[in-house]
Amino acid sequence: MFRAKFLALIVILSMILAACTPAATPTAAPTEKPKAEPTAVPAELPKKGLACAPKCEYKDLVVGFLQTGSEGGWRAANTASFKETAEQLGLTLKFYDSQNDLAKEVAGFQQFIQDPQVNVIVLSALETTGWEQVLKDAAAAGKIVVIQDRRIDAPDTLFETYIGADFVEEGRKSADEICALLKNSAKKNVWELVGNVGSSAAKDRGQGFREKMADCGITITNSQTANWSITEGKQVTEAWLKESKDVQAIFAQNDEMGLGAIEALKEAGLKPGVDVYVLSVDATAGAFKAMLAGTLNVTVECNPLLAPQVYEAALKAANGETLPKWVASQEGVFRATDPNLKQIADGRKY
Ligand code: GYE
Repeated sequence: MFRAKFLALIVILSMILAACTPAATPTAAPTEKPKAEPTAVPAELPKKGLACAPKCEYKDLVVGFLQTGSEGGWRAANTASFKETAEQLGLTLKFYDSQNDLAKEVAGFQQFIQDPQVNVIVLSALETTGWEQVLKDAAAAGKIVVIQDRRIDAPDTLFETYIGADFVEEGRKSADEICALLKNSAKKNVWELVGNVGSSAAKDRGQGFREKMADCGITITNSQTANWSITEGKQVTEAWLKESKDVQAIFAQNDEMGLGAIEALKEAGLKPGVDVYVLSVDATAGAFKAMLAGTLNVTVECNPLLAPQVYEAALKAANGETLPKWVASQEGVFRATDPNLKQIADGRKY
């Protein structure tokens, strides 16, 4: 009798214990593949840098550079900076032209992640969004990532640093300069030619201009993208002029769109730079030529010669150094009224 009761107790106790013990995680049967886990976001990028750290040299770097395209003078100077500086420093550059197509640029990024030779990826982003997954994949693959030219909206733990202009400040400078041009003008209607609307350069220049335009009573009466191009800058301005000629200044977010607007003003019988002031951004050779001809009043500089800073940052990161998350390029403002304008123009690289 006692034995039966004892056995029953053992059975009951073992049932109670089984109910409290968590089920062991089923290990995948050898024939089943474990489900692929999404790439984890590293809390911080690996600080160790590349395998050659802390003695990496430029010759150890194989840089995959994702360029936006070849839309104008600024871009040509930026590309030349990367190609010429790579040769001077002795690093290997793999150049990818995204042809101003975001899908192509993302595909190029993935290509560099898969490329076993590439240990550094440099991105000049066509748009601010859509980069998190490729950045996570690049980090997981141990690639150094440096953002140049245009900032992106992504956690800054996913890239080493951003080297590029303060576009908001360029917008503020543009408004201040147009305020100065219009100081004796009773009316202050301004037309804005916008770059690629998804790009940080377009978003931020527009933001900065709007922060300061109220200082002198500017009103933006027309604003439209002309996608950084001379042709579209002319077409958009022509369409506006057909509607009205009540404009006192044009804010073109880059030189090419400003040059297009100048053509449209001339064909409408107006004197650009005199009847209608024109300001653009970049300070490329075309802008200096137009200022010397008196058709452009101001160009706000945006430095395209970023490769030396970018490669230096990449080498530091390769050697495991922690970098500031943004290195802003230093820039000025050039005016048609500058007495030394010809000498300045002759001394510039682009
Ligand atoms: O202003 C424009 C080019 O990202 C700063 O892109 C660059 C801009 C520049 O298309 O000319």
